[in-house]
Amino acid sequence: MKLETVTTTPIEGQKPGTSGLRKKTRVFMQPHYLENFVQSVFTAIGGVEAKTLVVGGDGRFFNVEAIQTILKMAAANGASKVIVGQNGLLSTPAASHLIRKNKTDGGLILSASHNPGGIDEDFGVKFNGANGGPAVETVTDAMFAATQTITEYKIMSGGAADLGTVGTTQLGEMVVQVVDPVEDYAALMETLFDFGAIRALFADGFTMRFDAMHAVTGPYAKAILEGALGLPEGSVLNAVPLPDFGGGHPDPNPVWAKPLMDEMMSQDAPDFGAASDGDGDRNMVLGRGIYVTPSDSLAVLAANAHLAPAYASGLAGVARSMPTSGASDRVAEKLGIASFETPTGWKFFGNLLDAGKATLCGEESAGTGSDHVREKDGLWAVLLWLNILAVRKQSVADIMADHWREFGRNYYSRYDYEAVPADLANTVMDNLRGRLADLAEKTFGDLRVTAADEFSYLDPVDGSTSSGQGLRVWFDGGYRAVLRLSGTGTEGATIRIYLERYVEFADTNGLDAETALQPLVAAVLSLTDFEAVTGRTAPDVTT
Ligand code: VG1
Ligand code: CO
Repeated sequence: MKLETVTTTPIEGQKPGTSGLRKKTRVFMQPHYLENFVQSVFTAIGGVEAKTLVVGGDGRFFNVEAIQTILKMAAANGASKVIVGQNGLLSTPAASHLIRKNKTDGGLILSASHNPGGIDEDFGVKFNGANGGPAVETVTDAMFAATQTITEYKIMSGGAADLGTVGTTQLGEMVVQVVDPVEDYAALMETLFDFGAIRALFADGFTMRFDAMHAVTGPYAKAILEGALGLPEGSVLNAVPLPDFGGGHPDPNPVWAKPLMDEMMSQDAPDFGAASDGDGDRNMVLGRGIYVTPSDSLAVLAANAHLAPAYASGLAGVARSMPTSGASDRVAEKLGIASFETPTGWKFFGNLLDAGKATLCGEESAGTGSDHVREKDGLWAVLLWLNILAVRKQSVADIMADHWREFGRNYYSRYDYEAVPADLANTVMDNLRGRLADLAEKTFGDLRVTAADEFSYLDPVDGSTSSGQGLRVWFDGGYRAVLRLSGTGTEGATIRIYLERYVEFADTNGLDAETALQPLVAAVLSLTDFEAVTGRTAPDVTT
């Protein structure tokens, strides 16, 4: 093997978004594309000389090829060791845990999360720091700056690491340690939850389906749910990770996990249903005949976390992303603990978790997590739910009804308009931004605006500010709408409209979400002149 220094020139558009750099797979496969970005990551963190990294991905098309390139570049740049998941697999939360457990200098995670995989689909790379969490904005800004001035990268030519066998090998001077992707993560879960209680629940005939969606969580769910916890074999569906996720979107929501959704809404549905995404950091939670919105899930977990051993002494605080409903704020208020509202993206929770200000965090996009790692964690959320169900011995529907009775209900939905031409999406946002100051007291549809602004976040830990994080409009009657553009799409722009309505003392026999939110949908579409500007008459995905 020989160290090569390759001359290159900057490639446009390598700006990390909400969660790393995401592009079409063919874009990543272009000569120098991945290499330029990886070298720029190394530059942004002050080089990798004598450092240790974790590398792994969700198994999608190009995963192993990209890992081999990264290993050769880490070796050429003087890294002392890289810990890799066997066959290149690591879920995002498992990678976060390995970074923390082994006190490494960070890690590279290869995933485009819930986006489909394949040569004509999506690929992504993100860097997590030594705390195990996604690189903060100052670091991602430094990465982007480095991509704009790069002139060369270093790589070892020839050779490849054996990723199929657990154990230690060398790549040049660098140690490559291939680890079982599940083992350490499963051990961590066992320290957090009452596995005995969950095992007893399953032994008692409590039934469950877990849809791994042919993504990375399959082996984890098999080992933990069917292995350690004794859930009958076959309860974990689509458990083998595939490079194209079986042709689907590994996105755990009622649209993309429809077969599971249908089963849970059927006559003889199991007691509990769950799914996770491409890289295992998202989760969907269902009970027999009921879908739990991610915002409600965060609130229920916050209200009941003390029933699990890891959180028995209570929570320091609860953090949610701004578009997430206010349901968890009400729980925090009642518990007398702090609540935080951050911009979209897990990178904003890291400081709060590191400082011990928040214990649980969550996003409306199906991400929940805690201070056990620095990422959202799909299987963790499912296990916390199971621990709560094992203690409360109630159905999911009854737990939700109790919760809404106690705290009121935040009806919630998100409309996604995908692949909108960027100029049209910007027109929607610019027009609304321009009118924010004059909206108060005006009526749209049947609703009167009470306030409107653009969200800006002041990080209470490091004092940094992140502006331009979404447009918010509040209306009389407990309604709130948020508009923002996605930072993870790979085609045109995705406009997200987040819809929320708070109702006191609602119960499961009350309104359905669609009816409850209808006046808000009408108001927002009229306020933004949405159909005329975008030509779109219906969202592509409603969750
Ligand atoms: C989306 C979600 C956001 C999430 C991000 C990464 O971002 O809305 O809540 O943190 O994806 O999730 P955006 O910018 O498209 O709205 V994942 O599971 O990629 O790691
Ligand atoms: Co994900």
